[in-house]
Amino acid sequence: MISTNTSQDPYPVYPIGMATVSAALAAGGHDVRQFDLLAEDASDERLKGVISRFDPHYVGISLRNIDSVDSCDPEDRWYLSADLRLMKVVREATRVPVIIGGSAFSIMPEEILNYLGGDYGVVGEGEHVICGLIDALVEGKAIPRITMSRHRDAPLNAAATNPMWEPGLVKFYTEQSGMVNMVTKRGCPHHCAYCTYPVLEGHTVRYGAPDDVADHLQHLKDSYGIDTLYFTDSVFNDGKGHYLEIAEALVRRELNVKWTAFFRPAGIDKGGWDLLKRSGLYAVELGSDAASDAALLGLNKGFTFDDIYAFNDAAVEARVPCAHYVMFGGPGETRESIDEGLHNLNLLKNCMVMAFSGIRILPGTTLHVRAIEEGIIAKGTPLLKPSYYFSPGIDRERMNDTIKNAFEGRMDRIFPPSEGARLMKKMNSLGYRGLLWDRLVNFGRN
Ligand code: B12
Ligand code: SF4
Repeated sequence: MISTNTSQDPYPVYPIGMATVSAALAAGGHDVRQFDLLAEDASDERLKGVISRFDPHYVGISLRNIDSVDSCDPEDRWYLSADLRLMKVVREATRVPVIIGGSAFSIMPEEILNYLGGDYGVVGEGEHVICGLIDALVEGKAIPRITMSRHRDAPLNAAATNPMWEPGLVKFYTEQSGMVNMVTKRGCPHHCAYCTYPVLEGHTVRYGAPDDVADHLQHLKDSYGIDTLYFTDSVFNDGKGHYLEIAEALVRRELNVKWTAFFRPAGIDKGGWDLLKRSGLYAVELGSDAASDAALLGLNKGFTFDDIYAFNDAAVEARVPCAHYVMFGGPGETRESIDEGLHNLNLLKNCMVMAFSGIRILPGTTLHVRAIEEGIIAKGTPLLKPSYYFSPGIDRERMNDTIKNAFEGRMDRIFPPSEGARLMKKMNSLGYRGLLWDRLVNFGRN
């Protein structure tokens, strides 16, 4: 199994996609070798040597990112060109079938399979189908080039929260980013205009058993000394309150871990914040997504800026640093809403804000449909290379300058996102590891 993700933006993230599929393969009786292009010496010669020594019957490739989704990216990163090169190296090393999967792959499976020239692809959660796929190949059965894994009604099984950790990789990622990552649920019931998460995971939320999550954390702690986690759920604070059950399990087990996750600005009461903090919550990443009510409506977020404001206040009250991710230039954005948005962001105290310019158009989203209707892209425009949505109501350059000026001189306001990466590198060179932005939030200041 090869993880191709080399992005360190905003920090390196443990390849749990590869690890989860590897765990399923191992449970199915297969021998698995995991190879991580970021963590290991990944020169062509070394990779070829590893492949020939292991002599696999199948190679699995895990693709996490297509690009950086940042229209201002000075390096214009597009990871599929490196993936194509990798494919060539793999083909030179072995003639066995290559199976491709991962979140990037699942967004545009046909296009990516064709572009990379893989033999088979899996859309969605690989752990449910990988052994069956291999059995079918062994038996010589005719199977489709692309297998759909849509297990959207089943509860999350323990395998999903139990990846095959590789000690060398755990060491690398804890040294580099101070944490590893883990899933507690999958799916998102919301319908935000630009978002592929429901396409990837479905709208039905499937929950992991809180005791399974706690067991697994205990294992990570005991075996690897892990004390900091990122829960990768699309939205951690689900409407049913499963996240509070997770927090209760962590408190009950006295795990004493620190954790963070992606939240939605929706009601957590005082008791909720207390419980989350006691369970180890030390920072919140918030999918605020837009800064004015008009832009929030254009994205179909289902909340208003008042909700963001109230959530931020509650986080400050609980002394939990909060990072807001916002995108300017989306549907419904105008010159007036940009000014209003920047004014609104200014009112948010003791928090970080990271702003993006325009929105990467991805298939399966209503933003894609709208971009075609508004003539921003033509029907049939290939989306493998990034196209961005910019509202017809704004001038892109002028908008970028306005945001830059508004954020000028502030360490807690980041635009464009590559500035954040620069800041992270600086802090890394000073020996800091982890989220890092949480250290820039100062509760002593207003
Ligand atoms: C959590 C998350 C983050 C967190 C990660 C924190 C952390 N410490 O892990 C943060 C906020 C830091 C982040 C940052 C970024 N992210 Co992000 N992130 C996610 C999210 C929500 C979950 C990813 C995850 O870990 N899932 C859990 C694992 C188990 O699932 P998985 O990797 O998909 O693997 C499963 C399947 O894909 C499949 N599979 C995987 N590999 C293989 C291989 C084979 C052979 C097979 C058969 C199957 C298979 O089976 C696996 C098990 O079920 C996804 C969206 C989503 N809902 O998937 C976006 C997502 C992966 N992110 C994305 C992007 C773009 C980014 C950034 C580049 C954005 C930016 N500029 O900041 C950075 C890059 C970070 C990096 N260093 O790589 C995109 C990638 C696609 C794209 N558009 O290019 C996604 C899909 C969201 C989107 N916009 O559509 N991200
Ligand atoms: S942006 Fe967040 S809340 Fe909206 S659909 Fe995507 S994951 Fe769900």
